[in-house]
Formats: sequence, structure tokens, C-alpha cells
Amino acid sequence: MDPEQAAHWSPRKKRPRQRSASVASAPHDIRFQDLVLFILEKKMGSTRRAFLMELARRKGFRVENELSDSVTHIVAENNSGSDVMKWLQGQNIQASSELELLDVSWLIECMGAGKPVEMTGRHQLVVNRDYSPTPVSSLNKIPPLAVQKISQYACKRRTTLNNCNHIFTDAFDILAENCEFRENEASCVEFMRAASVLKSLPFPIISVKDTEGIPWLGGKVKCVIEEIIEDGESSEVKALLNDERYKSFKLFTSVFGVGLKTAERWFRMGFRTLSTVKLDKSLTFTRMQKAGFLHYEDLVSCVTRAEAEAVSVLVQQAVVAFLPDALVSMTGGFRRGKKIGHDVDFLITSPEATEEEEQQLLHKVTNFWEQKGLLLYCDHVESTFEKCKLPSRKVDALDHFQKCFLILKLYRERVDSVQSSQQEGKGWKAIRVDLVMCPYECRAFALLGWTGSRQFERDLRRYATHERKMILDNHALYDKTKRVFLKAESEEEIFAHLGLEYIEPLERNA
Ligand code: DCT
Ligand code: MG
Repeated sequence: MDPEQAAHWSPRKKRPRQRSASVASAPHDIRFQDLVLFILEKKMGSTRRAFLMELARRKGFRVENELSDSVTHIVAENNSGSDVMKWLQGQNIQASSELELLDVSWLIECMGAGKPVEMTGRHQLVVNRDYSPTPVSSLNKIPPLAVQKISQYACKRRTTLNNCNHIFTDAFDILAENCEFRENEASCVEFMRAASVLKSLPFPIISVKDTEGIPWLGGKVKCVIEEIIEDGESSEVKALLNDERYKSFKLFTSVFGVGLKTAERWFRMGFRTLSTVKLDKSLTFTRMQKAGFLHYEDLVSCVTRAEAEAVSVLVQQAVVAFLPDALVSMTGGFRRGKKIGHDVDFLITSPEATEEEEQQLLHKVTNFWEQKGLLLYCDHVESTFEKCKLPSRKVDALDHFQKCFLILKLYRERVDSVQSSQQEGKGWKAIRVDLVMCPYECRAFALLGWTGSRQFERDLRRYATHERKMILDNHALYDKTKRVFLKAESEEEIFAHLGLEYIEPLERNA
């Protein structure tokens, strides 16, 4: 049956009315375990419903006769999102934010494809909200009439770099950063989640009403939003930008190698500027901090995409010179389409390399650069990776791969001069580069983990744990129910194991 047939199917002869739940249905194998469908009879009719249920089951979909907690997708025909919500309310059912409300066109396309197809805006039923119309003069500010259900998990939202809520997200980024400086983790997470969900919205928030139904925008966060809407700024953020402690921590941690502990110590010692820190004879600096001070100006001026591409050529050439079959991927913010970054991240893997060749590659590459005078700083971290070890449960756990944190000298002539942000005179710029070497069988997990964003990664792990009883980290995915490691050759396969729609790197800017 093709989708056209299913779309236009209707019973030719009037048959005796059957109760849908009693429709005889031969047992079918369930091919798509992660989806549990319920087809709404209202406005569709019991016969067509029974037909679609049978068809979907034959195609390997799990379709429930009754609406139960296990249902993940409700499919309706000739119903709006509000119609379905009203029906749910009438049944005394509270729709969870994870429940998908879909038009029958989605199911019909799935039937045609023989598998679940991507749910897009044209399939998703929208839930109408009240809003006061905005003057036509600010058309681009009018929120859409309807908002799609927004997931509490960043890995179920598509977040591009087109952020139309900068005014709020900038404020929450600063508030979160201040909480991080004060080691107040709970508030930090609260503000980061608020910024993250706001970045995913396809419309700007213009009134508090617009925040209704959006996860993570309650309590303290709502007050900040309210204040920004009313006054154009947050008094708390304004105060922070003038706060001694916030300003000092921001300045000190902008030095490569300075973390919270060092910033705290320097602040307590009464330092407020970098020049006084640098000149103080009583302080000792790590090798990393010395390099951080030495190349400070270059490192605080962001890396442009043109510079990142030039570094990529350097890395690619050096890596394949020692390991010709090696695969090099640029990860981090640049893979997510960012135009600037604080560093350039690369993941390297090889299908053929022996363990020894794998272990030596990063050393060979950095020695080569050292001989050429390109290595300004280098810190190797050896692998502590153990196969078959359960993934880490911590959402922020660092991985065990071999890596090196570098500062490379990038000559101006290697970069398209128009796009280079290098200062006149010196002829080169110091660039922070991270190289990670991973075993070939881990590459999809490592690529997913190193692509970020941080919030996207955190929520992927949280989703795996809380919604799928699985543990995900940069090395592996473990199914706790089945007690097996789920292998993956690509990021798409990891999303599929988790029962998630695939999210492109460009849409992971959560
Ligand atoms: N990462 C993570 N958890 C962390 C730190 C990093 O999952 N605590 C992942 C996500 C991004 C990737 O590693 C690279 O990290 P960064 O270079 O710090 O981030 P970025 O997204 O590349 O941003 P920037 O442009 O600042 O480099
Ligand atoms: Mg980066």
C-alpha cells in the first residue's frame, strides 16, 4: 500500500460498525520499539481507525488499542492540537510534555516509507495559545499563533545559531557564569537550562505569556524575563557586570591555565588586574599559565573560521604523514557552524592502526611541529581508556581518550588574509588546539561527545539515563535493561538506539 492509497482510503460499502478495540489483529513483529502509537477515533471514525491500526501493525509499529502511559505518539485526523488537548482533558488525561501529537499525514508517510519518517512542523499538531496581537509595525516580533510542544531535553530540540532571544540568553549566560564562579551548581544549571531552551525558540519572547508551557522558565528565571521585558535589562545582571568578584573571576579565568581555584586565590589575595598578578614576585605560575600570559592577546581574540580551516589543513597534513589511513574531523563549536571559537577541536581515529601506532601518533605530530617551530605549548594526556568498562553516569564526566592541549603558531599566509583576525606586524597568531585520539570502534560516540554543545551533551546523557535506562558517554552506550553495549558506526545510529530523531550538528547549539 502506498501513501496515496492510504490517504484516500475509505470504506466503499457501509459495514456493520465495529468497536475498534475488538478488531481482530494477528500478532505482528514490532520493528520500531521506541514508538508507541495511539490513533484517535474522534473525527476519523472507527472503521478507518481500525484499518490504519492494522496497517501500522503490519508495518512493524506498536499501536495501542487504549491510551496508556506507554503511548509516545497520538495520531489524529481532522483535529487541531487544541482539539486533541480538549479530548485528552475530557478523558482526564494530563498530556506529558514528551507526548507527540501528530496529524495522520505523518502516519501515512510512515506507511509509505515502511518506517518512521521524520516529524516536521507540517505533521506536528500545534497547541493554540492566547496572545495579544502585536502592532503590524513590528511584524518580525509577532510570536507564532501556536507553539509546538517543547521538550525539557536539549537533545529533543533543534537549536541553530539563529537565536532570536539574545536579550534574555545573554543575561542568563552571565547569571550562570556567576553561579559557576560561586560554585552554586543548582542555580548555574537552572540558568543554563533557561538560556538553552530560549535559544531553541523560533520566535522572540515579547510578553510573559509567551513563556507559558515552555520548560525551565519558572521561578527566578521568570522574574528575570519579566524584568527584561519591562525595563529592557536585568538589574541583577547590570550589578554583576560591575561586581568586583565577577569582573575579577572573568578576567583571571580568561588566562589559559587559570581555573576557578586559582582565580579565587588571586581574588582573595586582593589582585584585580592581570598586570599586577604578572608582576607579583610571590606568585608561581604553571607552565600552562605562563604560556597563557605569554600569548594572552592572541588567545582572547577569538579564532575565526578561516583560521580554524587553516589549522585543519596543518593537522590533516601532519596526521596523514604518520598514519595515512587516519580520519581527522573538526569537532566542537566549528562543527556546529559557529563562525568563531575559543579553540579548534579535532578528533582523530584510524581503522587500521595498531595500538602502538595509535598511541604514538599525537607524539609524532607534536614533535614534527616542534621541529618546524610551530609548537608554542603542548600538554599530552595519555589514554586511560579501558574496553568494556561501563560508561560514566556523570553528565559532565571527562573522557579517557589520549589527547593533547596545544598552542600552535599559525602563520598569516596560511589564512585567507581578508578573514584573518591577526594583528598587523607579528605575522602569526597563537591558536589553542585540542587533539583527541580515539579507538576506531568508539569514533561515533567520541564525535558526538566532542561536537557539543555542552548543554546538548548533558541532556543527551540525562535523556539516556532517565528516559531509556541507558548510560551514554564519549566511549559507549550501555543498555541497562538488556545489559549490553550498543554498537554504533555513526552518530545517526546512536540517536536511533536512544529512540531520538537525528539532530544535525548545526542544530546542536543548545
Ligand atoms: N564538552 C563537553 N563537556 C565539557 C566540555 C566540553 O561535552 N565539560 C564537549 C562539548 C564541546 C566540545 O567538548 C569542545 O569543547 P569546547 O572547545 O570547550 O567548546 P566549543 O563548543 O567548541 O566552544 P568554543 O567555541 O568556546 O571552543
Ligand atoms: Mg572548541
